[in-house]
Amino acid sequence: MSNSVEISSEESQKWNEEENIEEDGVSDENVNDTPKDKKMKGAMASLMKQMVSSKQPFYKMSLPICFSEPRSLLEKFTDMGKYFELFINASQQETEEARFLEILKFYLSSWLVQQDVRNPFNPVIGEVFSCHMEHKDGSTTHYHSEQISHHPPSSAFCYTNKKNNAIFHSYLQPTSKFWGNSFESCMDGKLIFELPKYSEEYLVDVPKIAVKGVVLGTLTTEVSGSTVLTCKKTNHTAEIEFKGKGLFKNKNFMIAKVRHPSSKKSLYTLEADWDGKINILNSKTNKTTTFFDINSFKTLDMVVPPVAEQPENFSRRVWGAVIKNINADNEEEAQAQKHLVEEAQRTQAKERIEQNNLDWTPKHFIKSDNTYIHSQLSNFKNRNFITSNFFKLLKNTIHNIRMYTSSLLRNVNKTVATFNSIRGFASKSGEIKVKFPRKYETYLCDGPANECTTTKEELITHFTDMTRMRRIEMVADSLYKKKLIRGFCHLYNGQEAVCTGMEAAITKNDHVITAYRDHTFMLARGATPESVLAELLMKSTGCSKGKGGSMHMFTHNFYGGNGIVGAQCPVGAGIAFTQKYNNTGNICLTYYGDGAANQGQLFEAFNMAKLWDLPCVFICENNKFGMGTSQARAAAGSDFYSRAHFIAGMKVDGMNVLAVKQAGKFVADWCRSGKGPFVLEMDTYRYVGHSMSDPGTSYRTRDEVNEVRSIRDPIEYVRGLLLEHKLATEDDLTAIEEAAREEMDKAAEFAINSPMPDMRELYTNVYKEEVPIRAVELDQSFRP
Ligand SMILES: Cc1ncc(C[n+]2csc(CCOP(=O)(O)OP(=O)(O)O)c2C)c(N)n1
Ligand SMILES: [Mg+2]
Repeated sequence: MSNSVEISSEESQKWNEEENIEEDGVSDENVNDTPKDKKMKGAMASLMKQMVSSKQPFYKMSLPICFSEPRSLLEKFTDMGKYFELFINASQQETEEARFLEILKFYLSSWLVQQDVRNPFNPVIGEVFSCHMEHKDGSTTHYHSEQISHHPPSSAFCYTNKKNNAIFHSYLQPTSKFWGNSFESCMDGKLIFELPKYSEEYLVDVPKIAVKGVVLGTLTTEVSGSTVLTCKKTNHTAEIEFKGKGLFKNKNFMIAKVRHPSSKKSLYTLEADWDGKINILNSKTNKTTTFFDINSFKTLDMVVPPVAEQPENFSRRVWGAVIKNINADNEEEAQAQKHLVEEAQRTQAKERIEQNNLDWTPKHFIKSDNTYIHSQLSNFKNRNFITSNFFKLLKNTIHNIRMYTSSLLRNVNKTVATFNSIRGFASKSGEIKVKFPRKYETYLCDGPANECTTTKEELITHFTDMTRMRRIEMVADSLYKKKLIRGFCHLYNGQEAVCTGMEAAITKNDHVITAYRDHTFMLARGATPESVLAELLMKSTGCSKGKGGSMHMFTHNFYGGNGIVGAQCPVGAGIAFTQKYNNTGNICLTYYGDGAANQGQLFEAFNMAKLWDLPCVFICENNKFGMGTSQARAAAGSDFYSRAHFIAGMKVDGMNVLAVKQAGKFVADWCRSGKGPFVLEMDTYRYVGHSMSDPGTSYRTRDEVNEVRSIRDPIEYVRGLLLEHKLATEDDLTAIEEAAREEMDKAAEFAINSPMPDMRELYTNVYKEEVPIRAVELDQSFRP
């Protein structure tokens, strides 16, 4: 469990009244208490008293040092690997069911042992811990872990055994709650067991651990909560329930049911209480046998690198003085040393903010969707085909193109081959052919092919452009939360492929107009991030001299930046009219949202654009929501691409930059050849809330957002192609991400340090020619 504990002072007041702590702070005596237990309870009771009298919330109080287990949480995670030998057994089983049962055994084994009642230290950001184990078969398992963030605390760890092709990893966010007489520790995140050789991935949660009797009664731990172990490939599941000590049981116990869709009844029932033995009932034979006996199993030693080889940020070095003093029973000194470590972390965090170093980048783990995976996993044999992304992508593809049967999921070789054919293959010339997972849907036209040829250069350019866009929005988000950006601010996260792919299909002489979600369009059109961020910060160096803000950005052949929903559509038609009138050969891309698609003025613009065959591409970015209203609740029909009746249209996978670009080329040619306007519907998704005041989770579930992120993320799609075809390495792509981060951080610094506009700017850019300000006497008016 972690040290961050939540409780309000009201809760504790109530608890204090109910439990009636004695004046000296020491409560009820329990005959079973060891002197150490008594000390812990006494310290806890004093803390509670102090908290009530000072009216401080509990989380602001530091837990007494006697509650600290002398090791960091990163080291404590090694408890989950103590029985790794079982995982190796799993990798050597021939049948799917046998592998599943062994993995279940490995998982359960970690919780069958009595847990320490004390808290490990909350690792400091950047802290690492590693070790290894030698196995009977001569193989080695390596364990690596790293603290990814401090607020909220989150840690990543990874066990790998190359010889047996076995991986166990996780990215966890621990939280603790205090319930008066007990602490409860929860870990958000999944434990992931991978057997790449079989393309199998197993997911499960961490049970809750409660330390009871922290003030009254006996100090014990309880494991509780229910979870399901799932193998996505074979569809085996185990519904597991951990039950703490009830009224009539004085032991933790666990019950699990193993199921498979091929059978209505459960295949096995497992039961254990905390004497370390698990029994298994086979439903077919109705026989119960011992599944696992912890007492007859020898765990392996974890070999920690010698002190001389431990880097400065290694857990045992970071916490060295604290550990030493706890072990020597020098509590006061231990507490003081712990305070020093925590204070150093706070100071560093402050410095990072001051230096505008907005995010922390882990050294050994890479962000992948919503999780962090160890950088070495990308080189792991056969692993390319096993990530959850792959299965989700595959499932999605099956659903959408209805080409594959469900048996595909059970046949690894076939699956790999299919995956290759979906994602493309490299030709000798270095070009790769990519088949699009989602087909174009067309209206009054044939549309382009559902595949394209691309190159390393093109993919790297798309990757770079989209990464820069994602990063500038992250920086905007952070600046907003620091109250440096005020007013409206709409972010584009998730939709990057639309703006990037379309820009790649046109020239800088063409024209673009959009709504208020416009920051990334500025980058696409060639504006500097400085001019965008400075505008967001209302600075004179901004693209609109700080007078427009988020919704009013302009650059060469880019007309904003429009806050009135749909208003840019007739203006876009007007810009296209100018092109036709002046015979420039250029076109205008007019973007709007699925919400704006129901606006009357759009249909007026459609009518005139077709009447005069204007070179206007109307692009509906269907991100599924208009503020908090889903497209399905706002639109009578969802066919935005065929809405213009007399104008040809096409629906495009807006998360696939290659499909967008190909569609963009097709429609640009269409418009330039004089065929008139075209309507594109981009099937895309907004990851963040509508604007900064919307958390974006009340009208859709987090799962929905996570699902899209993990299956269809536009940047991950390009990353996948580059890595799969060996056109780039993880390091190359990390370097691009680093460069984007640096560029945007520098731009933020520039914006922060820029001056505000001069007051006289209030009177400029209002009229084309300088005229007196209305309602003010000429001689009294302020003139620049
Ligand atoms: C004419 C008008 N009506 C209402 C609003 C308030 N409003 C701002 S954004 C928005 C939703 C538009 O959704 P959509 O067109 O799908 O664009 P998205 O935000 O999804 O990019 C609404 C209703 C407005 N700005 N203008
Ligand atoms: Mg929308």
